[in-house]
Amino acid sequence: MKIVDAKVIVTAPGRNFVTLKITTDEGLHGIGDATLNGRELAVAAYLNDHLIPCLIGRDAHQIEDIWQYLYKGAYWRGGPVTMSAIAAVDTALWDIKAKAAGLPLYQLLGGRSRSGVMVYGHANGRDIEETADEVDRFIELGYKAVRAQCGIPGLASTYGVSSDKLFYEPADADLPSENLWSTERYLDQVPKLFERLRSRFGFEPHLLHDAHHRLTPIEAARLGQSLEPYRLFWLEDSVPAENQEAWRTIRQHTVTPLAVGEIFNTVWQCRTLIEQELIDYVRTTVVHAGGITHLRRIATLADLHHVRTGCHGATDLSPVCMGAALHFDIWVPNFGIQEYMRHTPETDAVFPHDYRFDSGYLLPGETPGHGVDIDESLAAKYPYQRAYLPVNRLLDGTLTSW
Ligand code: CS2
Ligand code: MG
Repeated sequence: MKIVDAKVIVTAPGRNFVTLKITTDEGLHGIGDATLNGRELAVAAYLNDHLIPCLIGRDAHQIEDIWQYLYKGAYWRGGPVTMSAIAAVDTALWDIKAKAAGLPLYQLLGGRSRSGVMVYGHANGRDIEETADEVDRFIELGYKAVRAQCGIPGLASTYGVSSDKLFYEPADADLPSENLWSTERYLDQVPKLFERLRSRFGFEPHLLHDAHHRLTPIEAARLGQSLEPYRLFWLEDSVPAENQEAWRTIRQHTVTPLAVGEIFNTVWQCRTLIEQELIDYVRTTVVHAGGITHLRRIATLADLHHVRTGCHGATDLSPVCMGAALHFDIWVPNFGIQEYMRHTPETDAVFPHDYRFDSGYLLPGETPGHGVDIDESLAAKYPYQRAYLPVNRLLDGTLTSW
């Protein structure tokens, strides 16, 4: 089965998404997410200018050989742009192979390992009480697991506190906005949030928190210790992980479970974290870690070390990524949890899909493939609009992680 066409579709139903559509000589097509929030056109160009010319004429069934060709053949290996582009090709080819077999994608991976995929939603508020009310709303929606983020007294804004309570918007129009940050105020506020949440909801709901790359290892260790009475499901991205060894400091000081990896693009960026068991969940995704083919490798290594998956699933990853992730999640033996920030109705209309939410779980459908498609005529109605993620500064103006 030969690849006869491949095209990149950039659309912005409320936010930018990049999708690759591959078509074969047997009339089958597959799609893959190539969205990289704030750098969308870089991935689109990488696909259009460098990868698509190499795909035409190849056998669509040779997923592994194509993956190796695109990864090793580039010479310049890895990175978010390259691996998101390779991910889109890989996801589209798995979609095609499953359609050719007449099977939902999870059947090609090894079949169901569970009845449903437990997901977590994002509750946030300007203060502790508003955040607690939002956690209550997500529990009422049926979520078994809720991430909680709240405003920090004295800071005009902070990560994870959005104006829109159900959807996620950080992609500033035109140029990056600048946020201000105080670790001291944050470390004082977060334990109070989870003390309130546990006093109001008890220990039944899984509670999660994202520190979003903003702490030093010893600050993360302190936060982990202070949260131990509240038994979080995980504390995420507490420290940037270019220095994987630095996570040993956190691990030595706290039993709060640790998660990291949504910005990782290959297994090499988490090999030490996994092999030395410095983390409990690895957050790598279909779209940013080289597709199903590479994500399976990361999960298999993680399985040897009691590390579970916790795929990133924010609104800036398209429904195509979510659909593929659910087929991965329903199969992967060491599944942990799946992030599920809902897409807006206008996004869902552009990306019709067969997965559905039911009582705190997402259920992939039985449609052959990954169950997601793109309505190209509707997509064309939403032209790209340049947008950036915010940048972050300490109160003295020092540029820090956002
Ligand atoms: C966050 C993301 O969902 C998460 O865990 O870290 O919202 C992240 O900030 C965005 O995906 C960045 O585009
Ligand atoms: Mg995160």
